[in-house]
Amino acid sequence: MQKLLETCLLYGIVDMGYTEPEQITTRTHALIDGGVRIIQLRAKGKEQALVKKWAIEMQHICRERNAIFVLNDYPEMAAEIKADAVHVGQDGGSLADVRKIVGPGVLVGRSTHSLEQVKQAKREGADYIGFGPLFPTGTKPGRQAIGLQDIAEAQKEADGMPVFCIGGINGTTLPQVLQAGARRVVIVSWLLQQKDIAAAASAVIREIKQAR
Ligand code: TZP
Repeated sequence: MQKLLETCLLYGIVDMGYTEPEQITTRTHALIDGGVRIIQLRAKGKEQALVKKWAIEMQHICRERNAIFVLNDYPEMAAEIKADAVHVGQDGGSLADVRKIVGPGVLVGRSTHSLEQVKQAKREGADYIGFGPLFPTGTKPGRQAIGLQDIAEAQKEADGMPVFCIGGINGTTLPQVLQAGARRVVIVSWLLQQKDIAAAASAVIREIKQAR
């Protein structure tokens, strides 16, 4: 999984704030069709029994199609359903504690919002980080945007640990993000709102490759 993670340039999220339950399967397939190889289920405020059902659905698809399935927020559930990875926020406890819960072989990702948090995630041995929100975003309302100026430094501090820039990235802002040095991105709402998710994902991946 670590090897596959290193190849991932675009990270997709099936966010249940933008997705109806009956769209989970088609959207997961569409992201994979478009070349996305790491996909998270983000289901803030949803009933845990439903989250588990959706996670199992996505994990099956990802397993069949050689993509990394990431569960947001629930390490115990991630262990139970044998998710490939779990993603935790700054309030998700120490990564050592998360690893104790999920066991070896499960990737652990952490959200970071500053260079200090990047350094801390590196010290704690995160497998990858999200870095943002670069721009204000309705997907994380009320969260202060951090801008583009620290992207290059964050990647330097990460020293090989994959850094996925996140927050307000879309077809219009992507060029600036890449210009600022980003090597990998997460796109949530913009991608999910495209008519042809697979085509949009594949165009984004092409653009990132051209900038690298
Ligand atoms: N963490 C930082 S910003 C963000 C998360 C989960 C949301 C990004 O969503 P969008 O819709 O791509 O701005």
